[in-house]
Amino acid sequence: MDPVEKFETGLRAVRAEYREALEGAADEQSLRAANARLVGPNGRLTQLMKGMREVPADRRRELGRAANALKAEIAQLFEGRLEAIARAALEAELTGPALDPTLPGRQVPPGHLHAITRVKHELLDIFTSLGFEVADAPEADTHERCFDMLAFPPDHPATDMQDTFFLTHTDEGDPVTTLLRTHTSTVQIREMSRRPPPLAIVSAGAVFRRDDDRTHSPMFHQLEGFLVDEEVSFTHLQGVLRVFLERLFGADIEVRFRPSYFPFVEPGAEVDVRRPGGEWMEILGCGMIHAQVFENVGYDPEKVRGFAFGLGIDRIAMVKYGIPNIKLLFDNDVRFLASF
Ligand code: FA5
Repeated sequence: MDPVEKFETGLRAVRAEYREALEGAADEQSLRAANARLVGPNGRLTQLMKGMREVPADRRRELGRAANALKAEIAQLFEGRLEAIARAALEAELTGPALDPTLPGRQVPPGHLHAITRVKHELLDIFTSLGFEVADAPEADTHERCFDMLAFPPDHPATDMQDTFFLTHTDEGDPVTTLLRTHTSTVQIREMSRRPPPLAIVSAGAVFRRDDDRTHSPMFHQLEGFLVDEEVSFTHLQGVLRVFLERLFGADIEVRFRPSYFPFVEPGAEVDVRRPGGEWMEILGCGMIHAQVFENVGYDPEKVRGFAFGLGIDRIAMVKYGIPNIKLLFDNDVRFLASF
């Protein structure tokens, strides 16, 4: 077809149809789509104008003008329709059915504290009622306070890279190397170093180790307790722990002390508990504070005695709520967490 004729036919067709296309669009989305089919990058008029090159030079000006005039008409109608649609939508909203305030609202389920936090508060309450004071301490601490001052020998396996998340990379045994504390016993060093006996302190928080199985998590929680005075015996330790465990679990909890070794106590023990018919669960380590530790913090080991214990808060939550796998506590599945 002759390019001029082709152009004129195309222009006539667009002119004949654009009004209906734009006026027929009932909402903004279809209006924009109809507009794009006319003057968008692949629109009919746009395509037509691209063919202008083939029109002989003497007709180009005239036809170009006609095409531009049509484009302006389309733009004007489009803007007008856009405004009309917006106005109609607003009108419909204002005159439509009123908001019904009697419909029930959307329920926002109330949350509650995590099982670990609840158990932690419960433990702190019991110990404060027994006269212990609560201390706070950081989760990152030095090699010195986590191991050396607690009388770990330099090559003790617990200080190994295997067990510990180090934060700085100096020599492994360097006392000022910082790490995520592997236990809350750091609080013994912190508190005894800054004040004289007598003292009775508890402190709870997160600790970190390279551990990972059904009863071991790499991040877990401990509560440290220690009491230092002139006359303190292992019997005091046992008495405090028994009172504590019976208040926590009820009088029918079975408690078992097993001799154990920790470098910072002598003698040392571990305690397991069992609900009648249930399985034994190791929940804490304890013992009489070692003379070497007293020396390290500047106490006279001839004059003071003390006991200390470190208990696993997550393990206590497991026994208390019958949780079979420690991971469940940290998976953050609301269906599980909401059941306590
Ligand atoms: C200690 O951490 C000693 N600091 C406890 C202590 C304090 C002893 C004061 C003497 C005097 P142990 O590594 O056994 O000990 O950990 C204590 C308790 O933390 C364990 O009995 C257990 O209940 C809990 N526990 C240990 N490792 C994990 C773990 N990976 N995940 C969850 N709980 C753990």
